[in-house]
Amino acid sequence: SLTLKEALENVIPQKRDTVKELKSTYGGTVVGPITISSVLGGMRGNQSMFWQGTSLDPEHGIRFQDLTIEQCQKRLPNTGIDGDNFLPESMLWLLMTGSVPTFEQTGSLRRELAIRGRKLPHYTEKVLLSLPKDMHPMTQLAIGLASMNKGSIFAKNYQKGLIGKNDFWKDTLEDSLNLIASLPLLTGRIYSNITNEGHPLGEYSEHVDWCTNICSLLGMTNGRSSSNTCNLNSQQSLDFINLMRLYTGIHVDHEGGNVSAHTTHLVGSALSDPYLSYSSGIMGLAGPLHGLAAQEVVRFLIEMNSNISSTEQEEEIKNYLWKVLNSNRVIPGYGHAVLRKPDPRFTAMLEFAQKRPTEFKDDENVLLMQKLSEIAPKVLLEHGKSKNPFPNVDSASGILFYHYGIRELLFFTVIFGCSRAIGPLTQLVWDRILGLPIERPKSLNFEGLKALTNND
Ligand code: CMX
Repeated sequence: SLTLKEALENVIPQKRDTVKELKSTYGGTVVGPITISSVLGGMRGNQSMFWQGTSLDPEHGIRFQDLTIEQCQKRLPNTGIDGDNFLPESMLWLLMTGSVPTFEQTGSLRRELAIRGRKLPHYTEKVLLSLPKDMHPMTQLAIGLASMNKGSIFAKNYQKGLIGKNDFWKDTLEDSLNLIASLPLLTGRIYSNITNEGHPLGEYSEHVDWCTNICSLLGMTNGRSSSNTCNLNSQQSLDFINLMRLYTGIHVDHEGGNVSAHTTHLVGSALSDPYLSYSSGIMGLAGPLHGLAAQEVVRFLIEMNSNISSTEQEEEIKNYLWKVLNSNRVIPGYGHAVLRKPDPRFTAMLEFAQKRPTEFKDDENVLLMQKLSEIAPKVLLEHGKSKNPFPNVDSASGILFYHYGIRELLFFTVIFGCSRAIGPLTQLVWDRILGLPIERPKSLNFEGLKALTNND
């Protein structure tokens, strides 16, 4: 059975031909107008990026190489490991090659990543251990990733002039796989920094999947010896691993224009190696309007619960929401820059909770999350500003992690960062395969914009 690299090699010639033809025959085709509103409005609606792995439909949401979340859940293998969700390893294969991997291919990629990720470079360990324990976990992640640039195969060979442009992708792939593989240990190290004075909370194993390692290193699986126990029984530990597989499987990518993906792509376009590129993406993911929203939602739900008499009190919930909106704050976890329907990733997370009614029946925060998804859209519609009044994925994800005992809110985005590596780094490999150039859009000043209005 083919390795990921071999499978990728098989599809490269045809894709390179397609790009050649698009450029030579259709290079002058107009993609769409760019309005002043778009220039001054976060480039909304401006179709100006190439991105292969995922696409976002305003009505139907995310598609992974044209497969919906539901189809991915049916078709992507989980290699027979306990659980009801596909492995993110199989999603990595799908995004990279465009094909659903076989059972064996998923298994071999799982093993390959587990072996690549068994050790962090000693200098990265040293840097992370030296950081203040109360430093923002995303800053720790960005620093850890940036420090790994010291071992970048791409950067080293590029500097030595050892590789031709056509082969840049090979070292980019090596670095990207090493980076993705290192995320369980990096994440575990950061979590132990912020919760356990830097002492490990669990063990890494070369024999389990990427998510089981993440969960183990967070101290969330059985048999751990840490002082920071969270008392999950074996069923809850297994559920938590499945939550991690679901979460990291569907957060991998959300087309190219979102801040973390776009940043990774932009920085990578300067031929910065994958470590530097993704470290920059992580900085963007840390923003409250992007990856940090899950944390805001948890705060919001806890605060709302302390202000209402019960999650059944619809009027009280409505009044609370109006108070928030009238004080010019946003309702976290609602709205989206592109989507115009409920986020199917939210639906998948909600289903995770609905499948386990006994587990969540007494969790007021999870109950409020569910109730809010019925009430908030009505209030936002009446408010009339948000183009999308529906829940986005952040509505549900943080509060589920919180339920199982991850209480350090700033840390949620690190888990998001594990997942998001998969999409943008896949695209970075493809950027190198297709020889995409450095990004350099033209900017306009007031005079430039005014000059355009004179032509109207
Ligand atoms: N609550 C209140 N007002 C909202 C709102 C919300 N949840 N979502 C949008 N609005 C407001 C906007 O602030 C904007 O108001 P102004 O015109 O006064 O600036 C107006 O509605 C129009 O905004 P929009 O075009 O519908 O949304 P944007 O593309 O500008 O922003 C987003 C999208 C996600 C930043 C916004 O909906 C928001 O702030 N939501 C809350 C934060 C959140 O949940 N972020 C997670 C995003 C998920 C992801 O990154 O994948």
